[in-house]
Amino acid sequence: MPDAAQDVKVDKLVGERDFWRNKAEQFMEVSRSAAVFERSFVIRQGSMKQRKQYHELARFIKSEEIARREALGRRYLAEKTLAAETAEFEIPQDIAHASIDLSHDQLVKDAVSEGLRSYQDAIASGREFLSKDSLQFLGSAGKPFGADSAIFKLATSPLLLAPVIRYFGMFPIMTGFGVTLAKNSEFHRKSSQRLHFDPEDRAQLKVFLYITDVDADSGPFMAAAARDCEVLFERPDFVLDRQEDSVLPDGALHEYHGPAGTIIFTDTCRCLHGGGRPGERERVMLSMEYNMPTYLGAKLWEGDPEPERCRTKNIRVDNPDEFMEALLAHPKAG
Ligand SMILES: O=C(O)CCC(=O)C(=O)O
Ligand SMILES: [Fe+2]
Repeated sequence: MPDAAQDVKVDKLVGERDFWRNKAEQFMEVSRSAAVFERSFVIRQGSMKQRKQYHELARFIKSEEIARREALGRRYLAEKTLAAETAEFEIPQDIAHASIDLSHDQLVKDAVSEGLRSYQDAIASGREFLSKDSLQFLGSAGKPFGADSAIFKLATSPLLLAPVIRYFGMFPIMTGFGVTLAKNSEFHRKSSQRLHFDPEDRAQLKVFLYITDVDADSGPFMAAAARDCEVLFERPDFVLDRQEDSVLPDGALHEYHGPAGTIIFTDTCRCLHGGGRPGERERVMLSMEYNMPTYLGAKLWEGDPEPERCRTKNIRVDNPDEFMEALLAHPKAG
């Protein structure tokens, strides 16, 4: 075998590698601290500093819309007949996740039956569903769950909206909902099985409804208190990568176990969360998503060239009242 080693100047190569690595790191530092208004960039790879800047700017630009939604929220709570179970239910701001067993409530029972049917139909049809690593998407807003579905009725009911309005201090936008199936058979390192923050805003609420009974062996949803996660945000270069469980203090991760009909409110932007990890049984869960107008799916200003992300666009409601219009926030035509 010819001896090729003498042609390779390892020291020189290592020197060059280190030189370019340093350059790349300097560049990343500069680009990460630059202000960005490109929503698709911020949502995918914005640093914590950029996210803070973006959402502060969005709060400023949208101050009128926010004031309108604050007033609408107050009126909703005063005018609507609230459901006894959640009329006083608070999601504590410092913890930012909380659950309630609503398995006896008729709206919830109907949504559970509908979700379960979509699961049984999925099995019977043998169809392949859209999937993202650990989750399969069995159905979503308008596909097939329209305005007359039990799931839509639940997602737009005072039962869920009252705690959401109180948490945000304003009337929300419902940005989507869907039924997921977690097979809980494999572990995917880049999936929502590992702990993560969602990227859409500095705060948002996902309301999860267990459609099957969930225990330690059926991939429970897990979340940590917002106050135990804040420390990660203090680094301006923090990016929203998947985290190891060990970043949290011992015992900080709460596993939600409960019967079908259990509702879990979670601020998935402030709380590290995950679920659907390998276990003995599958899990079917409905996720309903609520945002403030500052979220990264909405245009930042009128002429913002990036399209709005409107995952409720297939839902048509006849004669919506002002609350329903605000909830769906469908972009105006033209
Ligand atoms: O499937 C789970 O338990 C986690 C889902 C999740 O991370 C999310 O919906 O944001
Ligand atoms: Fe998530």
